[in-house]
Amino acid sequence: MKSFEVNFDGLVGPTHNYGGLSFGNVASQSNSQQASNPKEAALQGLEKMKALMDMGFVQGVLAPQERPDVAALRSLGFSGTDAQVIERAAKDAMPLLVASCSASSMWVANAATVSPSADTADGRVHFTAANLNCKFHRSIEHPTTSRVLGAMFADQQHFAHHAALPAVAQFGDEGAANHTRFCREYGEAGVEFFVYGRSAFDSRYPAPQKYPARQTLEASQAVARLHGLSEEGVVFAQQNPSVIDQGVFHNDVIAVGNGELLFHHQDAFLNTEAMLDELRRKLAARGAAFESICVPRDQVTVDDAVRSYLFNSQLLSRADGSMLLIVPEECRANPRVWSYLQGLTSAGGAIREVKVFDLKQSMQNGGGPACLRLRVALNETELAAVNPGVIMSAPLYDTLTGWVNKHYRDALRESDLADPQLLLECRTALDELTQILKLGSVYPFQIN
Ligand code: SUG
Repeated sequence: MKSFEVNFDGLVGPTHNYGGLSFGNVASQSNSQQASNPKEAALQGLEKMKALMDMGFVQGVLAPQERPDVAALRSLGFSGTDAQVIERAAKDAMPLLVASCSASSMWVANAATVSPSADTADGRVHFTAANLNCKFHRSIEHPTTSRVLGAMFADQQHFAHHAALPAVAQFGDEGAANHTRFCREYGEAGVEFFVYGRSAFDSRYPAPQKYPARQTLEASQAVARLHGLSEEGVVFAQQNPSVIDQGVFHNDVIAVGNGELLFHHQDAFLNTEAMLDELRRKLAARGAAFESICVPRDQVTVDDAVRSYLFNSQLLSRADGSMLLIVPEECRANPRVWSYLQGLTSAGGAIREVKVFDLKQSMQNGGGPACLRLRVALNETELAAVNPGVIMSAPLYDTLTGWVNKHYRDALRESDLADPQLLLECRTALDELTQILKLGSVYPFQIN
């Protein structure tokens, strides 16, 4: 049976703004308070989806969330009509209003961890929504994420959904941004690679000093258990705490993998050699020949990686077996990174081509090509069971660009977030979107 890796990209929501909300994420911190352009952000994302579809990849779309999140503000004690809740939050606690307006659900690599059916004990595709509890603005995503994923992957014969882990930092879980799956073919059993930043229950593990480690070992282990993964099918590795302190807030800022290949920075992990050996051994037992490409620090520094998002790229398998790397424009702007990439593609190894995309609106909040997509490996039968409304096609692309042009603003500043009209605009847009994507009722304003 044929199998595919389907990339579901997050559609940028109408409140995309630069709130400076993510301590430890250099871009989010340094672009705080700049005016954003939600329309451009959404169109840039759609352009990437269309380009991948045109190249022959199966591409899906994941809906944004209802923002401002009035229910979250109510839970913090703001009351009255929806407009009054927003007005009161703007007056008394602007940072909370900004957090409740974040369009951060666009970075769907953080929506969930997904294990393909070939890896799981019950032969279903498993999803665990990420609790994202390191940041308030992200911790409010998972209930809607679960409903949206449930509407996309509804068939219980093929898909199993788990609620987010307990909402405490000890089980901090950031989803697929810290999870990579290696395999020979997408439909064959593979090895799932979980990268954590610290242990919450064992003080012998080192931890970063300056910035938070968002993912714990115990959260990764819980996800592996929930998904029914076997000991031979998992590898857990610790991220180098010193790179977290340099702005690598997720593993997908310093490493990316696909098929039998791991592309990573020299400083990405602790105990790198032992970890690579374990991956090699476990993949060999699955008939796969693991390979790694290590980018040396004397060619590309950790700072270069953080600023260019070289590793926040999409590594895609082409029909001829070679791989394509989708990188953001910022990689071309960095001479060391660009020269490294030129050398890489001309060396005749697995990665043959680099394609550059302008994702500046998302990049300025620390979200590159890989942050914007959730990978779901599916066989033909499972793909046929996915809600067809969310699979990208030329007509859907046209409909969605028309929808963005109709509903989105082209400038958003902090002061605009207090405008009660923004809430109405978002709800009108999202109500129409659920009809376009055939999701049914998934938003709080539709179900309460
Ligand atoms: O969680 N930025 C996101 C970026 C997530 C990137 N995802 C991956 N690496 N997979 C975050 O830090 C910034 C929002 C703001 O400041 O307005 C933000 O949430």
